[in-house]
Amino acid sequence: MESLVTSTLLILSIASCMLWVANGDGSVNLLNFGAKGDGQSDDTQAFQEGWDAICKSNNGPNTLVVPAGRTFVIGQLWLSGPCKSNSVQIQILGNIQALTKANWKGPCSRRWLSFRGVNNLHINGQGTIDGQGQSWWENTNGGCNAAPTATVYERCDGLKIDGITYKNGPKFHLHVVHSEDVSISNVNIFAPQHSHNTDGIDLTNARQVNIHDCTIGTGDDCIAIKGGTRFVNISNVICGPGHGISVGSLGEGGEEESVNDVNVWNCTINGTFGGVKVKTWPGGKGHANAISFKHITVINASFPVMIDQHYNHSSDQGGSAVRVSDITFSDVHGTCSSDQAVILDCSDSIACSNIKLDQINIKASNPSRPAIAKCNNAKGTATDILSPSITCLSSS
Ligand SMILES: *[C@@H]1O[C@H](CO)[C@@H](O)[C@H](O)[C@H]1NC(C)=O
Ligand SMILES: *[C@@H]1O[C@H](CO)[C@@H](O)[C@H](O)[C@H]1NC(C)=O
Ligand SMILES: *[C@@H]1O[C@H](CO)[C@@H](O)[C@H](O)[C@H]1NC(C)=O
Ligand SMILES: *[C@@H]1O[C@H](CO)[C@@H](O)[C@H](O)[C@H]1NC(C)=O
Ligand SMILES: CC(=O)N[C@H]1CO[C@H](CO)[C@@H](O)[C@@H]1O
Repeated sequence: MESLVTSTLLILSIASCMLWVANGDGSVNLLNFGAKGDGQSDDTQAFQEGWDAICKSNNGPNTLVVPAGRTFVIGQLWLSGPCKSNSVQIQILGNIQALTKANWKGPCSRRWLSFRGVNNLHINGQGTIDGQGQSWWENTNGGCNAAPTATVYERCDGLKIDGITYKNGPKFHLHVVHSEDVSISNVNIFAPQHSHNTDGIDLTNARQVNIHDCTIGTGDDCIAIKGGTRFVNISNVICGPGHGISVGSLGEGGEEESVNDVNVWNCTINGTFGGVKVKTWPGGKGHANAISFKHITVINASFPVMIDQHYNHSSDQGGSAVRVSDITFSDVHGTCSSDQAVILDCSDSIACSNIKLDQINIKASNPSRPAIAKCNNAKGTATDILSPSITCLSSS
């Protein structure tokens, strides 16, 4: 057995023209693959080899350590499974930094680090993943020049991300696609308020997701829950600046997209454009159903409680709409920077139904413009309301 492991390692070592050995704990160090970690050299190849060592070798190591105190500059990478081991781990203690836009050479792709088809991928440690977004934000061209998403996790069932700091993504920071049983905890995500389209966490077609104890401040949504996503818990998240925590947008370009069974609780939303919201494009199909926001503190958020079924439009388009129902806003309290504390702007063709507002107490930051609520075609109930006065819901 011992000699089998040794010869496997030897073959791999020869294949990659360097010698490395796994530590007793089944880990390998990125430095063993020729990475410099000096913040200058391009360590892309070394990272790919480190990944292959943990993913492709039989009985090989299953943990890649990115050591502390160093900065590894890495270009575009596809890190694909399936892996030989039933779980692989990347322990990030140092910094991983993207190439700047000027040095970006990869083929046309909208992703920087793309994990695909890797089950039980665990990424943890106190390190940082820095997307060098500054070089992309000024330039908002489309096509091949469009800013890439910093990290994508696609078909990664059993994904666990813990402790990492993501910063300055060119576009979204962390996009989970088509994955089940996902946990994201103790993660920090930072990009400046003015950075364009830099969502913190995006979920598309994701199921059974638990996001907790994260601090997120970016130029766009802190968390966006998009089409095909269901069974999501989000708790103890501090969000701001940014655009708040959003379900949607759903139904762009007439698409059929649905989200259901989302619970958001004990979150603080500070200095954001938007707050907790559901947004859908007119003309779309599908549903947003069984969604609750509870125990939410808002601090000077512009529109703290919002259903926007006219996202990006001022009127309905051709009658169809994403059906919005069973949405609860309970114990949402604090201040808003506009006077519009509650906006429930539903489709003109399909009313929102069973909207429950309970224990709402949101005052305008500027007391000379008292907070108000506005509704359009919204059915439901308002109970225990302190501020603003909510009389615009119609009964179901
Ligand atoms: C979400 O929380 C509920 C209630 O605590 C729990 O039953 C459910 O399993 C959780 N789901 C996930 C995906 O964490
Ligand atoms: C609520 O979230 C904050 C962090 O945002 C945390 O410190 C606190 O312990 C949480 N409260 C509960 C009851 O989980
Ligand atoms: C809200 O954000 C502002 C500006 O970043 C900050 O100064 C303040 O401490 C935050 N408030 C809370 C309660 O976190
Ligand atoms: C509240 O937000 C508004 C607009 O976003 C900003 O101009 C104002 O300075 C903020 N007030 C506080 C107290 O942070
Ligand atoms: C009315 C409106 O807000 N239209 C905007 C829709 O989105 C496109 C691009 O995302 C903008 O260019 C439009 O101004």
